[in-house]
Amino acid sequence: MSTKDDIYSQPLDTITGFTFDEHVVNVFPDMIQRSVPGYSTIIAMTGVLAERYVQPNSRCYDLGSSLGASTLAMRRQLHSRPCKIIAVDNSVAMQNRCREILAQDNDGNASPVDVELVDSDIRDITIANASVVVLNFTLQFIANDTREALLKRIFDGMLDGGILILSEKILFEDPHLQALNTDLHHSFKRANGYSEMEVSQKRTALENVLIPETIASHQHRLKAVGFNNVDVWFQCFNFASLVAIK
Ligand code: GEK
Repeated sequence: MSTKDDIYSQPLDTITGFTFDEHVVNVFPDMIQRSVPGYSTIIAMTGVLAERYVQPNSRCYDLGSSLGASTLAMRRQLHSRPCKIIAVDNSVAMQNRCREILAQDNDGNASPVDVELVDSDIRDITIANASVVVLNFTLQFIANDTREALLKRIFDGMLDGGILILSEKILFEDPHLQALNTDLHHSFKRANGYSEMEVSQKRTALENVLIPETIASHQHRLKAVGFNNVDVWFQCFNFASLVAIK
């Protein structure tokens, strides 16, 4: 029952920085589906990866859980495995709606994996006994100079053999590829029904809010905090998903 995203469909006098408020919550599934190439694949594979890497009596963290898409993908794939999912987001509007969605998903599900919703900045929570950690399109909203400390805390809270799934909008060092992939992303959005004005106004709203980095920067940081195996398992234009194994 997602409403169509028309937040930037009318000309705005001033475009304020993008926030995850109630307006965004109401249109979020439609917005992310029409804006992020490969979103459905990344969410579905998050479940598949969680099923492979979950360890008995451990925790799976969904950091920046929004409406719980990754949490639900994991829960469905994990069936009745002995583990717990912790879904963290600091948008109260997102958390309230996520709670309703999870409750609906519970109906008819005989033994769902326990899900705890935590309303917090992901930099302030304790991460412990984690076999799976998901950062699907969240790190890009975290201040750049706090990213390494967050990833180090995630690494420290993970079990050996655990997996981090990191999905992000990415930058290209090569200016030609940067221009090409930006253009292809905008074409993808127009093909999904967004107008030129919507694309442009949204881009302005995300400036200084969503800060992408290159794949090389992500790989370098993941290795610096201690991950053994780091790989890009998915990329479509300027969106990519990495796995990092402890
Ligand atoms: C999905 N993973 O559907 N602490 C906690 N939450 C945060 C913070 C923070 N510091 N900063 C941002 N968020 C989801 C999509 S959306 C991505 C994730 C997007 C939350 C914010 O409230 C929002 O819900 C989420 O991170 C980012 O796969 O909209 O492009």
